[in-house]
Amino acid sequence: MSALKDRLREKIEVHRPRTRRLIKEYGDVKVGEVTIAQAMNGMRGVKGLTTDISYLDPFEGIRFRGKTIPQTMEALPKPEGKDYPYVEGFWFFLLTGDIPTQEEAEEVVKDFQKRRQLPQYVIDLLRNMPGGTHPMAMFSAALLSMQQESKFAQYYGSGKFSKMDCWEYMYEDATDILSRIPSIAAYIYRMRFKSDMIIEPDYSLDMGGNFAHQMGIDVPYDDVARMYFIIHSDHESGNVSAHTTHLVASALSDAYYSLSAGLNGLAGPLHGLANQEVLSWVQGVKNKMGGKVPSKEEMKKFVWDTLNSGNVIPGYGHAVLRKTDPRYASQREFCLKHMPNDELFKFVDILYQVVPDILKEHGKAKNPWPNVDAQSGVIQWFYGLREYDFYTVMFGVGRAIGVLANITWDRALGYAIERPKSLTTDMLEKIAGIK
Ligand code: HAX
Repeated sequence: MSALKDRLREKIEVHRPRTRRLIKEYGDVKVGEVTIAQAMNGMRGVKGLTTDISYLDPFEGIRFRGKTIPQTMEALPKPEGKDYPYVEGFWFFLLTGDIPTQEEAEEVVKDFQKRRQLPQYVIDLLRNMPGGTHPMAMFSAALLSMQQESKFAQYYGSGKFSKMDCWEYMYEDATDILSRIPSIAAYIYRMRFKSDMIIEPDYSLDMGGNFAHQMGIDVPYDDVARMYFIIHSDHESGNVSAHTTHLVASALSDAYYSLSAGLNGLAGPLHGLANQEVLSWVQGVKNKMGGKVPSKEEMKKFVWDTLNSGNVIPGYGHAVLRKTDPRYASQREFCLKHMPNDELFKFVDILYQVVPDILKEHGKAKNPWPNVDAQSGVIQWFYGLREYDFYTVMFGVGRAIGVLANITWDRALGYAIERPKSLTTDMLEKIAGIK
């Protein structure tokens, strides 16, 4: 038994009576009301989910287990000589709410190393997919192909399934998946974009270090990977990828089915794919400018042309946030330190100076400020990763950390199968008093 699993068990035992009490004794207390617009328009703002892993304040941004991004980065143990924490220690933190010691974080690193090896059939499957397959489809399919490994599904089929213990099997599946998906991502990248010159895993490295190694990119890309995976991990549980993963797991589907479904949602251009869209949009501007960095006035024209042609400005706006995304801010800080003179960073910086005012004048977007996706591709580009079709896969590796922590807790607390109620348009017209 690992120290992490022991700690998690203690936390779960302390938490369970709180959940039981709220449901049993206070289950009828109202937490809000639902309007017609909410019922018809994406349930925006409906308070219908519970998670303790992260909380998204519209003006402050994300807090992981109560800590802001800078506080999280500061508090967690780091590999020697590195600026960013072990992703494995962050996993410990998201699961338990406790900052691990250096030794505890390194024990998780060792556990991940032991589980890292991929079944050969995953590599064969990836190799046999048609050349035009999007890297996100490859990623989701590779994960789904490993469903047969699920310890949760085996436990369910064993005839001994207990709702009290099933979190342990979800935890095991989650840990297996997290240990393996950075390698899957790197295999996809090298197969698709580096003439299939794959690089075998290094079983002595931590998650960020091994990802950089298998991608074939030198330091400080290992720190870029650690930062990237951590900031993309969780954003409350109502966003498309987190909610989908939670929803599918609520049917007692295992982590392979659930995360694969969540990744399919992340692949949408209004969600995770926006980081690819940002780069593609900026490249379009760059081509039209013949490579020259546009002036503010020229950039304003590109932004208005995009809006006037009925398209959104990728990387701007958010369903919940109402200020600059702190995940954007933390990546901007990285850029200012490591690549202040990078040409693409200059493009993105000019965008930051012009887009919010234009979106305010345009008058539609409730949040004119940039989100995480406006900045992340620039860093990848700087370190030589120019194939922006691949960016959402890395987002998916990060997102897996948050959603897998969530579904482990979902099973520990016995959250029910999801089943909101639908109404017909007729019924809503009657409720509105127009019929
Ligand atoms: N550019 C132009 N118009 C925008 C806009 C943007 N960046 N953001 C919102 N709007 C428009 C909406 O399309 C909507 O228009 P209609 O009334 O004509 O439908 C209107 O403003 C109101 O939208 P909203 O309430 O402010 O935003 P939503 O909650 O409906 O949508 C989105 C939130 C993130 C999907 C939206 O802001 C958007 O499309 N942004 C661009 C794509 C993007 O960056 N997505 C990534 C978001 C972060 C994330 O999930 N990452 O994974």
